[in-house]
Amino acid sequence: MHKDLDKKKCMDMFRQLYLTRRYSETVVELGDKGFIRGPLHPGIGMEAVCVGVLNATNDDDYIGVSHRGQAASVVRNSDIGLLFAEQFGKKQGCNHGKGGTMHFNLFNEKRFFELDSEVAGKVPIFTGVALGCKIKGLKQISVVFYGDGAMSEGWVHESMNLAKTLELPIIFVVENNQYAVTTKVEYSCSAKHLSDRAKAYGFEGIEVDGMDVEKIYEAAKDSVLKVRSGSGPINIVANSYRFCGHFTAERILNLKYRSNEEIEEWQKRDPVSTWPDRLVREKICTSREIEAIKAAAEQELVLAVEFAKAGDLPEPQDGLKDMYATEYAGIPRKGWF
Ligand SMILES: Cc1ncc(C[n+]2csc(CCOP(=O)(O)OP(=O)(O)O)c2C)c(N)n1
Ligand SMILES: [Mg+2]
Repeated sequence: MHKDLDKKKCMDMFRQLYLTRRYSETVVELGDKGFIRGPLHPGIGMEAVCVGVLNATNDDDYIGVSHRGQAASVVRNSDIGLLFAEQFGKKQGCNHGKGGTMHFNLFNEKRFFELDSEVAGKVPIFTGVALGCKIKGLKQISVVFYGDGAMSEGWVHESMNLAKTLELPIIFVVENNQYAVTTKVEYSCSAKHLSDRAKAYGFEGIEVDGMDVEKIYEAAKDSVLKVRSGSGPINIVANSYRFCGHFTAERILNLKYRSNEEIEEWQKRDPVSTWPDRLVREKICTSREIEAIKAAAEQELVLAVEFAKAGDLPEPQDGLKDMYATEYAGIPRKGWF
């Protein structure tokens, strides 16, 4: 076991893996029951990537997570009730019900943007954040997560090139779940190893087992140390898998783009079960302690869902709050409602 991973940290990482998994499953159930509208993009199966990387960062580092990055909220100890309330579109949500299922963030309090529907859109933004850290001489670094499909977007390449040219303090984390919707990574990407792309821009690219939270932590810890010391960007490619469909609507579309055998093979390496099994096997904790973490997480979820259900929908005029602009040329603002 990595030397930093003492019992408390190991168990905390299990709590984060389990709570994220159950949070995502609960969101899907609530969507099916009509409490949450719109398609949902859970990261079921991919939790270890975000958990491993974020545990290696400091709380004040800047994090941009992908549309499957639900684990980031849990690792940064966000109130899950605020997240459910946001998904329900309630005023009490972390973005006052205006972000909904696909656009919420906790940038001010937790220093991360979560869930954003624009594939790869956060990559140039967080390259800019890294540039800001460098110009201001801050010790914080920027970490941005994106998918294997996003990796072929043009602005990712512009960002990687700029990050190396200016030696920016940024870690590019590719959550390679093998597919972009239904397109297999081998079909969309010319490089055999996605990490070769970083090498083409002159910086280090690392491939890591995205189902093994310890290995991800280890790669991230080394990378964070190097990047914080000013040695320029690093790319971590975490090879992982989503057990669920691309989005919840996939179940009715009945798409056949991968076999059940392939899904089952990856499920054998599910971090939500292999990690606690290892902790018990290596006598780091007991199965009773694991069960206690699960029970506490279930309780937290029940309270969070109750909070969201009891919340209120925003008023129409709330739509004009929290805007950057207060005047709209040519639009009679007062006449809207
Ligand atoms: C700029 C942009 N292009 C296309 C889409 C539609 N879209 C949403 S998710 C997705 C697939 C992204 O694949 P990947 O980057 O591998 O992330 P994953 O969904 O697998 O986590 C696409 C094409 C979008 N939301 N934004
Ligand atoms: Mg993908």
